[in-house]
Amino acid sequence: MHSALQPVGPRAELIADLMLLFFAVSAVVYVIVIAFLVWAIMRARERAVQLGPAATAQADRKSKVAVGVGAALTVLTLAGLAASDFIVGAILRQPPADPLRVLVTGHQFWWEIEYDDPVPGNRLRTANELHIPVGRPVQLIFTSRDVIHSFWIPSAMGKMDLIPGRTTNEIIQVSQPGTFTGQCAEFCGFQHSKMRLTLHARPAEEFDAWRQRQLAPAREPQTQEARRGQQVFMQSSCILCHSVQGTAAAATVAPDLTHIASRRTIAAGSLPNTPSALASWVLDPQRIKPGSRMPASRLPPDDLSALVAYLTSLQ
Ligand code: HEC
Ligand SMILES: [Cu+2]
Repeated sequence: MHSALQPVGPRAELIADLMLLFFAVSAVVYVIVIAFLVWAIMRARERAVQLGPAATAQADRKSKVAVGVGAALTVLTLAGLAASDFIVGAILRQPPADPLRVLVTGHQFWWEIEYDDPVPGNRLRTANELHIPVGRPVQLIFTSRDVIHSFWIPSAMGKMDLIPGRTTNEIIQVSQPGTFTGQCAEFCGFQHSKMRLTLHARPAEEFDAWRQRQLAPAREPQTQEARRGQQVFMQSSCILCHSVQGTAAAATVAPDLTHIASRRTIAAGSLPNTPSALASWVLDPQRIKPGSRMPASRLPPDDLSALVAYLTSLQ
């Protein structure tokens, strides 16, 4: 599903190459050092008895030269590694020509994803799923609402911190279609490990189609039960935190639910997006993710199943 050793884009490849370079150089240095150590121990045993004072002075000079050469080689090697690190950093910081801009906000314990657009009506909010077109560079602009999080999609990019009150940014570019997983990589509270996300890289047309579908307001409920579920939703606490575009629910402190049924998982990868999982989540999120910012809703069974019918209709 994800591995920093199997990069899926030019930028991630560069990071993987840098890592392999550091590993290879360190391995060679390690082998040389150990070889010299073994050689020195064996030689010292042999020569300890034989040496007179004149020979010792000569050996001293020789070892000074050896230490000097060793130190110089060490400095050169480290300088070479540092230079390669700076070069890769400089290449990665080069801003691409026409990136797609996506704002990523960290929350305890989910990711808010917003596609930037000069036209306010074309801005799109979703959660825990990052969809991008294959081949196009995407500029991710990070911030956090609460504590420091770290955004990490091992196959596609290195880690990047999300810091409250500040923005950081990183370019991501994926050259093959696929679904890759990511994870918050900084301890941000008890449910830190259940703060996952998925990256969906799709050909440009598929991405555009997805974006159009997501921009549409929520579908009107089609069945009697879903209609009742909508009423339950609108009359419960849900609308204090969630929004459903096209309805009166417009709160922004929790994931946007306009197209919740189109997502594969809920609660940042904690559960599959199935009716039964939705029901147990709404009933008692604290059992699934203790410490998450959604309270339990003690709904009667009828209301709960109607509510779930409504949520699953939000394609
Ligand atoms: C106090 C604010 C609050 C209230 C009230 C609330 N929620 Fe939530 N809800 C959240 C937060 C925060 C999350 C994200 C939790 C996480 O993943 O850690 C969430 C997640 C969800 C999710 C999963 C969304 C996703 O994309 O993963 C669903 C579905 C959901 N809530 C439905 C409801 C329903 C239905 C109600 C009303 C019965 C409700 N919520 C009431 C704050 C709230
Ligand atoms: Cu986090």
